[in-house]
Amino acid sequence: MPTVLITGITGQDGSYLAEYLLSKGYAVHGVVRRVALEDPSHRLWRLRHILDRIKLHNASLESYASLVRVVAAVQPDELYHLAAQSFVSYSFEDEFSTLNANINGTHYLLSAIHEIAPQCRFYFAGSSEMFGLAEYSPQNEGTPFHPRSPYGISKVAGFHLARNYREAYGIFACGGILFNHESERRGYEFVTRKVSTGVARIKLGKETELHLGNLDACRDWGYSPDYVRAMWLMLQQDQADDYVIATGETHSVRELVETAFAVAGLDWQDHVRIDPELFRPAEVRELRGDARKAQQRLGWEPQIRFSELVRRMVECDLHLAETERNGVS
Ligand code: NDP
Ligand code: GDR
Repeated sequence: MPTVLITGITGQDGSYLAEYLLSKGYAVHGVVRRVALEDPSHRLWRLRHILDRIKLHNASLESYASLVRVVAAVQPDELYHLAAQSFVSYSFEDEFSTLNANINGTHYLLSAIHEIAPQCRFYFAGSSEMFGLAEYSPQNEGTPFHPRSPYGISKVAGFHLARNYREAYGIFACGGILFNHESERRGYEFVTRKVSTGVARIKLGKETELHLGNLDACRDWGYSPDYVRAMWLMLQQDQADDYVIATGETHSVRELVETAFAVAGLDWQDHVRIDPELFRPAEVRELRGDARKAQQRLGWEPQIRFSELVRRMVECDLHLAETERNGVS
């Protein structure tokens, strides 16, 4: 039975990846913050249904010693490093902790593997935010990076660290350059989930307005379970390499809003208000990925595309809001 260690296991992707690897027969271990173990009902909500089948270890991304201890105890065959301060907007408010956690955490894990588990295969969670103000569209593995946020900068640094451990020390380290991917488990601060929960609350009469920032930004949105499958495929190849994972379609936030309100039979223009406070100091206007390398070498294709993704998220949040209302009444 192969053994896997996942950092960021409590997050959207971590929870789907843990499920996926359990279904493949892996012994699944996860790194969590101490507070998660103290407050499991709140912090481990995405893992509730599999908690009895995984083993959680407490460590901090800021502490090399704590990460070494976990890597030494687990001796993983594969390590998926997903933990990060992942909210782009927040990275402008707290540049220092974003850069510290995202860059040092990656460096510490790579160094720990190099020292005590050099055969372990390593996945780094890179991002389309590394392209930022991209020179051309669609973006592929050769597109130059021009990050537009502290978050994007931290991911460029992590990506280069992973590549350098591959080239300098022969570590099997892969960099996934993943475009936006969402799901019914998406964090509530990201625009897709903010919109799907907003639609549900408006439909049920709990609210009348939804405040948003830039509706003109365009993103390539896919479905998280499809994307964790790509992570696993990367680590099963003969050679470590870097891959873009994307649907190849781009849609504006305005289209997202229009589609989501329509699922609930509402007109978005009656409810959406623009709030200048929600605009970012530097914005990435448009992203669209070219995943042909992943298609050809990994045999990877996305199964769920934009309209289906939005429909699933809105229907999930309508169901949750109705359950909440019925529970209260
Ligand atoms: P989430 O925000 O849902 O999950 C982030 C995870 O990182 C959580 O488990 C969180 O733990 C953990 N974490 C955050 N900060 C720290 C810290 N300082 N110390 C320890 N753990 C920490 O992200 P996703 O699942 O959406 O994304 C997974 C990874 O992929 C991230 O690295 C993200 O940057 C990257 N990515 C995501 C994309 C997307 O569209 N979803 C696209 C491209 C890249 P806790 O629960 O304790 O907060
Ligand atoms: P992003 O996702 O920054 O692309 O990062 P997010 O959903 O936060 O923003 C997408 C776009 O929507 C615009 N927007 C708003 N965004 C939020 N959050 N809230 C709003 O009210 C709002 N109004 C408009 C944003 O300006 C932006 O253009 C996600 C994260 O998962 C990263 O970790 C990951 O690396 C990238 O995707 C790829």
